[in-house]
Amino acid sequence: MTVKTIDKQLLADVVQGLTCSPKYLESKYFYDDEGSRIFQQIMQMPEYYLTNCEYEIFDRKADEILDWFAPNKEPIDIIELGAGDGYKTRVLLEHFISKSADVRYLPVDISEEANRRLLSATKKALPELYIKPYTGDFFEVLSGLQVLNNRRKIFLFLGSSIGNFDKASAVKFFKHIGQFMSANDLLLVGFDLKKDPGIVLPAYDDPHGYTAAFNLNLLKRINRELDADFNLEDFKHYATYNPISGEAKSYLISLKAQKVNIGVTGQTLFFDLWEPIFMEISQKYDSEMIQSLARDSGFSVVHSVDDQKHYFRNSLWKKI
Ligand code: AVJ
Repeated sequence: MTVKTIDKQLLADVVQGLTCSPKYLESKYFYDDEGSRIFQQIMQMPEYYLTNCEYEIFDRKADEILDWFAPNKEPIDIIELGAGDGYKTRVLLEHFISKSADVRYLPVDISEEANRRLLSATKKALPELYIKPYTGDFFEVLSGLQVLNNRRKIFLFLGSSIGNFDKASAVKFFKHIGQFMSANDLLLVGFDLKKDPGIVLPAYDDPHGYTAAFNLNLLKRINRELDADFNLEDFKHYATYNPISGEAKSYLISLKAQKVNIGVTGQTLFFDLWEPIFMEISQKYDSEMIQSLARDSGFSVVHSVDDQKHYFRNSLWKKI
């Protein structure tokens, strides 16, 4: 007999979200092994423009960015939060190494598997680079990382991951990061910008069905980990983009009135016909929003750089 260990936090959050009105699930739970694989597929589809935009910025502006990070060729530690496969950051690092920068790379990710892949790919591409991956929760890792060295620390939070937070949570997140930074340290953040809604929406409502699969995979995860009985055919993915607020949101819509059992607790959840579960926000930003987010979080914007189409921005912050 196999005894499964129940993730108590997942259980509490799922029950909380699905007994609420309106119902919601937390997008941080998308990334189990299968979810991470589907996200890789999302990043490779042409409709998901974000990855290529940030890649283009790093490819074309690496010189400028190195000059921001180490204007006097000082030693730097690059601490990447949520490094994933590290594909985009590698362009930057390659460039830095070719300029003989004194750089160390400390990627942090929740996924052990992602870190293993990142380590071997980086060692292959850049054998001369010092790399030390850390697995775990950002803030736990950062607490443990507070070693006394005098290298300048550059924190990276890329890919518009911050877009998954509402404003208040984003401010809280950045304030927390700020607690680990000294006055001379820097934070580089990736922001997806407001743009033609006809470009934004297909990134979250793609014809290949990857985004739908990504959302439905969370129901699958709940079935597996909490012994629930969601029938995936009874829910459909629905995405919206509001060009005023810049909010892209995705939902799973119940296609019938139905009951779902959570096996591990014996609870029954009720869904009305057409009842939505709010799954994810992917916020799009303008300059004012970025400024105000930085200010409210205790930072000021020191530099920023866009891709050529102005779809995406990397914004460099220092503590006020
Ligand atoms: C990883 C949060 C940047 O919101 O664009 C992609 C996640 N969700 N497609 C995003 C996601 C659906 C992605 N981030």
